[in-house]
Amino acid sequence: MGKNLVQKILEDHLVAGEMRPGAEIAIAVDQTLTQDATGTLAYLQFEAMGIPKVRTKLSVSYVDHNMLQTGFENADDHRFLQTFAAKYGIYFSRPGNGICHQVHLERFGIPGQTLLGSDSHTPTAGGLGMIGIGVGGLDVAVAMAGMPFNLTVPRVVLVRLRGSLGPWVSAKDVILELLRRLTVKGGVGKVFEYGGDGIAALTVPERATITNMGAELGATTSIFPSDAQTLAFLRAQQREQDWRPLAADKDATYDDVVEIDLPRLAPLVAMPHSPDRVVPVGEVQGTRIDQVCIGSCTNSSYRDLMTVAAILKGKKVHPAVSLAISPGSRQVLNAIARNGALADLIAAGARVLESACGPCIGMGQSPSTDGVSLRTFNRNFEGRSGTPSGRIFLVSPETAAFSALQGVIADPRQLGETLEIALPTSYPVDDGMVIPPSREPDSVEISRGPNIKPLPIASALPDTIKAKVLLVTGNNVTTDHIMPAGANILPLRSNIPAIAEHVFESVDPAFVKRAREQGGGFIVGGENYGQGSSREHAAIAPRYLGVVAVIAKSFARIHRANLVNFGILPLIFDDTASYDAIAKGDELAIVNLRATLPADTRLEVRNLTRDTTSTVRHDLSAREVEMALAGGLLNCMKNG
Ligand code: MIC
Ligand code: SF4
Repeated sequence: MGKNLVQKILEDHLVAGEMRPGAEIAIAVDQTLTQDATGTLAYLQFEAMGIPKVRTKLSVSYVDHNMLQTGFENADDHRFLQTFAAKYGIYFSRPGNGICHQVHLERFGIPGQTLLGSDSHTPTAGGLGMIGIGVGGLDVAVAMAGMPFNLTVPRVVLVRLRGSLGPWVSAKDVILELLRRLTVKGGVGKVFEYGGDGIAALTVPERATITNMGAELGATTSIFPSDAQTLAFLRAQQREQDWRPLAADKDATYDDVVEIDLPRLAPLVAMPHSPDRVVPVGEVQGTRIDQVCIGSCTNSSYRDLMTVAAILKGKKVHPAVSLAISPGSRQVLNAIARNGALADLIAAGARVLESACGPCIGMGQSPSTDGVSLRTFNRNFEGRSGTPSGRIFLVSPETAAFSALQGVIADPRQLGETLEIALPTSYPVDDGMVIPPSREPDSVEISRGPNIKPLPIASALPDTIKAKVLLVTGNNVTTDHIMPAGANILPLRSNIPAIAEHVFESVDPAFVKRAREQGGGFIVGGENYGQGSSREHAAIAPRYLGVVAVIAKSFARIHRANLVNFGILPLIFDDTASYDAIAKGDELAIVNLRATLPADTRLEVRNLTRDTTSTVRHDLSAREVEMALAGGLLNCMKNG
């Protein structure tokens, strides 16, 4: 029987387990990436393993998130990361070199290899035919130590693209269409493999826009075949030698198929506050806007910025609109500087920012009170922009640029004639901002600022948990709700005691005080609990406050893994009635945990306040049970 591309690459990397959907397998990891906001913890964890040098084929440490240096903290972290990389065999991409996913695509990604990254948008590399998976920092640390990565065999969905996109409709609209159809939890447990006659015309940067935002579907990853487009991209990056052709067999089978007719797609927009609240731009056109932001790892390639420059050329941004543009990489910025497009952006009135995540993670450019901001990014969760009342709409670069001129949300198809952006046959390659590991690692001193605090180690789970429910949440709670980011909180990423003060801040400002007073407790959640980012701080900080279990209707993949890695039990409600029967403040008890958890997938939860009992289940593998009981993976490793 023929194989699909995902099966082929996973089988190529299989270390243990059986390739059966739902089973746990272990795969070899070729490459890792970290970014600064998750990297400091990942490296502290790697350091604790006592291994002198990374054991991957390639590991890269990027600095792109914590770029506003409003105090010593971020700059200190950058120094730590740079010295750490030099000592342990890791390439260091300096601040200013660009957003990790964009730079990795340009300079490091290799078709057919596996990449583990401590950032949820690591699947961007799928645009090059790689299996890129977003995980918590600890999983990256383990991979850098040369150990395989454990994952549940995903179901593989073929996304068949037919025909070609119409004028002013672009890759962003393809992934918005999938989000419209499948929602933010439609991809959990799945990998999306793209095929059909419509893929041939899509360039690698366009493919990367689609695989990048597959993260918002909750998918494990997304991937395109490696073909002539891939070769053209790698050749233009002077990396032709890294290319190899990769495709599914002709008679490959899939667990599901989704078909998209590209010519029928219209420009789409995701409305506040979720990437799946997608409607055609036409439905909201005329909405007044205050800000337009172009950039992020989704839409900041050469292709995207050239499109924007062509739309803005010779015109002025609407007087009511602030237009901010952050190029995805120094290479992109350099290319548009050399060909004059940057001058067109500046002349049009754009506020050109450095090559970094910037406004996407609330590092500056927060909109005004009740401000409407149109962004080419991938997430529009409430408050993520830094302005609690901000209303963020997600669109393509075409829609963003045209709307910036109009002052209202506008359909770019009104621009008429189509636009052809020719991609360069040679990009301005310059790896001068990537520092290779030191040749004399023993002489490298690791620099640690006062904000870098040792990682608190959790204790083993008790046999009986008796504690109160600290919070009951609804569906689709994001890690931005659990552990907010933004310019004020991100500098505390290396300091768990300090960052823990902000847990659930926007949801319930009294949460931390309550958790402290009660010595911890349970969290009760709805569907898709913990969707969004890979930040393991959303598990470590609640654990530090004494949270021992989260009982939810379902979990997002990365957050579930992070909970187990740091000793919080993810338990699942069997029915909605059990969820409804628990309120904040109820006292719950689970007894005999140590005996029950390994033996049974069902557990009884006594509600002592209401004198009721409900059954919950877990889907932990034997390995995960051991980890959870020990109080996390680090304890488990120490116990041997
Ligand atoms: C995000 O887009 O939310 C982030 C910031 O890139 C996160 C990582 C983090 O929280 O540091 C992600 O996507 O994993
Ligand atoms: Fe950075 Fe935004 Fe991409 Fe996250 S989603 S890596 S914050 S650009």
